[in-house]
Amino acid sequence: MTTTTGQNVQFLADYRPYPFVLSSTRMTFRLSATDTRVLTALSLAPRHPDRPEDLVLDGGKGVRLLSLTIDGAVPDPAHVRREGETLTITAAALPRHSFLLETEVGIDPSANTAFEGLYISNEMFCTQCEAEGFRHITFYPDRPDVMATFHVTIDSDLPVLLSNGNPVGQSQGRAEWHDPWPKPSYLFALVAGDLVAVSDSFTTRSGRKVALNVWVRPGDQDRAGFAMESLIKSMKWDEDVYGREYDLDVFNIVAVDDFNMGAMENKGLNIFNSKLVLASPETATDGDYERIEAVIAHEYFHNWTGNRITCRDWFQLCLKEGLTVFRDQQFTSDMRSAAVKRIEDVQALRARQFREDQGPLAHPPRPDRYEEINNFYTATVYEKGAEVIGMLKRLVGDDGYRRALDLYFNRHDGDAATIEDWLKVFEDATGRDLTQFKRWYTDAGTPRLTMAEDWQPAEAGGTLALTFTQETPATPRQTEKLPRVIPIALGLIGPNGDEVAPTQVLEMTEAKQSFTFDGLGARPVVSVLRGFSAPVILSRRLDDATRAFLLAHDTDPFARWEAGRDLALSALIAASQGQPVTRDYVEAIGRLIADDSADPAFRALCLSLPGEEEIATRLFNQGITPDPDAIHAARESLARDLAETHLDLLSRLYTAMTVEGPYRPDAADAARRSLRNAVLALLTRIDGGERAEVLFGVTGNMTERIAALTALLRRGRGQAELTALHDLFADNRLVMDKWFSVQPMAAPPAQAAQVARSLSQRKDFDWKNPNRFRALIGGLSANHAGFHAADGSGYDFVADWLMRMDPVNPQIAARMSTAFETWTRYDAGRRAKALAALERIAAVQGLSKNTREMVSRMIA
Ligand code: 0A1
Ligand code: ZN
Repeated sequence: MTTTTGQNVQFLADYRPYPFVLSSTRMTFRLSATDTRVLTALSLAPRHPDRPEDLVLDGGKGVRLLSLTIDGAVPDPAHVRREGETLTITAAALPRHSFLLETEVGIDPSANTAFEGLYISNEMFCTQCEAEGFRHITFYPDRPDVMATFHVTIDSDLPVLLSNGNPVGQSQGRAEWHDPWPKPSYLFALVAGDLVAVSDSFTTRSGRKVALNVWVRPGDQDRAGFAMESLIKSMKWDEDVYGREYDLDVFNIVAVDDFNMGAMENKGLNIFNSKLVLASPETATDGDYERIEAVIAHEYFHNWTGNRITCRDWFQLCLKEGLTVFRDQQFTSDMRSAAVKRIEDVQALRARQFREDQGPLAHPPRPDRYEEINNFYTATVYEKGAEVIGMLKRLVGDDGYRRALDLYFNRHDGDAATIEDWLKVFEDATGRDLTQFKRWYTDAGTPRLTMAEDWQPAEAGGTLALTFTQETPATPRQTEKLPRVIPIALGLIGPNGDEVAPTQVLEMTEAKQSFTFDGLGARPVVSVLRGFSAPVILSRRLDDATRAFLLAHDTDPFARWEAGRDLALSALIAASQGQPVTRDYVEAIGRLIADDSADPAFRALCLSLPGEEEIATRLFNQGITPDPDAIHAARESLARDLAETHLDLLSRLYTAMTVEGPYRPDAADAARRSLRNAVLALLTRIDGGERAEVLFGVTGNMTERIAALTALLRRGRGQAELTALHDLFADNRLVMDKWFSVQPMAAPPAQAAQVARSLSQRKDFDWKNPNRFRALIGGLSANHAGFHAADGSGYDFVADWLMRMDPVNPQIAARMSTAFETWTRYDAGRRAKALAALERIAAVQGLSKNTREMVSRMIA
């Protein structure tokens, strides 16, 4: 069965400027949990007074219109029409010159379980307006190209009342805020509650003193210091690296417990999921700290890339998101290890974006159609959007990139811009024609790049010809794919391990293209796609011995890690197919981990085996149907082999990597813990869990606790530790989220769905909280062989919960439905069960537009 998608498709090609100019927005909020009143005054003027048009405002079903006036007068009701999610005032009722439209509406924040618009989280009022949440607050032209200054008054007895911009008045029960920077409605925010701040200040390089606050619930202050440090570093970095200064007198961050996404860049008032603000050594892992630093930076960087320059329409989402991710990745590289960050980013890209790009949900970084924009906050828009900018930078060089960005900020400050505007600044700043490059924005799918080598020895010196071919498989609605510009960074390594040609960037523009290197004394080994210079799937013929050689000698850390990865995957694929496995990987890893001159974080990355999903993807890309159980078994046996072969070395490393002294979340200590934990995961396979139990008992930090617990759970142990963790942290929501997620994730696959099911029956499975829901459902989906259990138990469990969540919070249901996005890769039995689960969801009466669009695309 296929379900037809709704008629509500939006097309990029249909863009029209809004027919009215909005210059200022004044609002008053009289806050009440069940009946908040919102008074809105819009200063409007027709864009073309000689061509009168109706005024169409967006407004959700929950917005009750109580009064409406135009220049103080009530219009004839025949001219005011409410249909679906819009309010229309016919042209005949509107002045031909500027006018004031005033409305009063009533909304019920307490009934808002979808967390879009104004809602209540833990007795605190807060908002989420991106992408189209503002229309659940008042009637408004809720689109990013309509920008206005905002003046906001909040009436409430709650002690802390915040909105965008600068505070302009505070009195008992009232606060007034003025935001002088014109902004679209999606950047609006309001917070009211009993909050306390960790405060500091930052003086910009031109001397503006900015008051900084991180607002949290009373009692959480001691976990907000790291967020503040990260904010200060971000502000400094954006000045130093991009020349961007902050532009208001205050910058507020608020942590909320109920939040659909990670965080939100509202002008001057960033709202964060509390898991991306609150951290202490006892409750947060090294990974959490790194992510907090990155997301604080991401949201702060949006002040220029997103807020000062916003998007013309939602099709251009990657204009702000791709660029801001790229900037936060650069920031993390500068704060920590650039090599490690690049490897982590590529791993994440492959796990999330390649997966998306190879399945039914594939779409270009700039889509040209959507039904529900919230379904397009994807890895393709964010992470591939960032990769495309990385390629641009590589092609135009660092100086060209800087000139283009300066031009972008100068030319487009205050604009709602497009991808065309963005590419034009690069063309104008560098003189390059980017017509072909633009395909990266408009075309979906991951190109397959093949490299073939032809070596001609000669007396005076040999010649190496490299022939590349590129091909991009068809994706939904895009069958014909033209060749793209692919920057291929490569270097040549001589037989003795010395680099004979340093990194250079070949620019591939044709479907098939050769590049020749001559004057080579001996046949070199090619180190290709250094730094992962393009988001492609590379294939080349390479034996395990040459991979091991690259793992030992490559000067490019990414390519070096990649050689080890390929070696591991080759072993795992052979094992999962019941074929003989070479010793190259196990031996090469032994040499690498014994090398104390190598960065511990790098060694940890090399020592961690590819995940089961990654192995499945590799098999699928080779045209083989992945068998989740065989993959699980192969991975287990290789891990055991590694542990047995290198027992002494690993045991010594485990001791050597102990971190002494108080916990510090910096890169150096985190690197040692990551290597130690990777070693622990291997050793637990043969020591009966002894080390993990000891570590769990003695450590005071969450990084080691959760690593020890995970290692134990994977072996079917860890029950006492689970109880201990629960007893210690039952009151801490963020730790309890970890507790809920680690159990289905690390459970032996045959038990995973049952583990998830019994957790879902607990009273503290507060499933309407997005973090808790994601913890459990996402935890099971991350257990590859568990979610894809042959009996369909994983699919059924997840489908049941998506159906339950959908009417409560459609965004979360739709987002979590991506657990199914790879379902067509598997065998007929699994496919039938997954399809049945998806069809059950599709058949639900009144299913949200969000989930319907996702499910329809997956079963189309
Ligand atoms: N712009 C935010 C992401 C975001 C998007 C939608 C949200 O609610 C539906 C919330 C946040 C960012 O990139 O961080
Ligand atoms: Zn963003």
